[in-house]
Amino acid sequence: MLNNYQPKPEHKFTFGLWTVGNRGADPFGTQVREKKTPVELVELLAEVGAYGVNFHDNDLVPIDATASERNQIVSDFKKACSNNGIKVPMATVNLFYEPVFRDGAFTANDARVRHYAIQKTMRAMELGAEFGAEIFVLWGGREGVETDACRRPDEAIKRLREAINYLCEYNIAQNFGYKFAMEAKPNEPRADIYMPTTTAYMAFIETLDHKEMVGVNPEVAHEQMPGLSMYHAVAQAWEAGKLFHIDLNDQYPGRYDQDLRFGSVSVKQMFWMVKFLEDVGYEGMRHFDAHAYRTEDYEGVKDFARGCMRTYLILKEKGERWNADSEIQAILAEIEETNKGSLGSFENLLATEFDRHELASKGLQYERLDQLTMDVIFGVR
Ligand code: GLT
Ligand code: MN
Ligand code: MN
Repeated sequence: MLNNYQPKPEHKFTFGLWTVGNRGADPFGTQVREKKTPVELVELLAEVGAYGVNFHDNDLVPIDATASERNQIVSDFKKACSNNGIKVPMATVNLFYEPVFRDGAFTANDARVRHYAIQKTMRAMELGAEFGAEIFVLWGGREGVETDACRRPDEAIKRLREAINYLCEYNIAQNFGYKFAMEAKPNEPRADIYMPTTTAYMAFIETLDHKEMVGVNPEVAHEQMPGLSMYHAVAQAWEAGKLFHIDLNDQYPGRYDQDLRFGSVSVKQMFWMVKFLEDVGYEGMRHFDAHAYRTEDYEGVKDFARGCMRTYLILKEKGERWNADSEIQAILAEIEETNKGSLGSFENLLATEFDRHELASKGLQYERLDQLTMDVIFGVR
């Protein structure tokens, strides 16, 4: 059957304004693409077939905008979204760009900076709610250190908890109905960021007053920078009922945050991850938090955005193929054959005779299984 991998609304593909709006600046060079307005970016997203757009407060409303400017921007953007059939499923807050956050936002040593960060977040929540956003992402990019001389990490964690508890209360008081999705990253822009991995956040969330309101937003690049498995992080979050959102992109391990086009590096990992999301019936957004190469103009940005979605749909189809493959299924059935019985009582278990040599005597066929997987991914099965 011919599949043209066309994105459809039911695929829930979203992009941040900061992703397709990324102008190619890096620490060593300036912008290479002209600035596009939020309205133009929504038009671009509609053209490539996205379902939705997400934004930080200041991607949409400049930080120094007056109240009337804000209202004008909001009303223009609302019109653009509705004219182009684009939804706003998620909103977030920029707590990393301004110099005021140089020592962190929720974890800064100066209490006024912490309070300002919380106030800025409350306003960003209001802004997102005006667009019907249901997920609020918190990425604590500046919540970290270059020198641990400045504060103890456990003190920072207490401050982070105080901030999130307060914001949950505000969410309840205003009846916004948000779910918060915490996004981890090990480093960059800080030398060390306090919540380095998705699973670190999952432990932290359990200590919150309203833990049911808070989950995670794992990002491929952020898990893979330190060489971890994004797929495993996603699966653990899912199993705990905490996979509220996901940031899809790609990354070579051990490097700076590359935010590459989804699936352009770690094809096999992303195959397992997409297959997992589809198999378990993840219903959240498939958000691409990536940007086009610095070599590109806006046609290239569209190629980039289309490529993210196309690769996702190709991997989804490969997953279906893997599930339907009779040779693969036969091996899986054999594996499952050994997965019988339960632990039973202590007495029972202690009385059972195990022949450890016999248990280790038969090959498990994982080589064959993996090569069949590779054949599926390569498209020769
Ligand atoms: C920033 C970061 C991303 C986060 C965004 C949300 S902002 O671009 O690199 O990983 O998801 O704050
Ligand atoms: Mn991200
Ligand atoms: Mn990133």
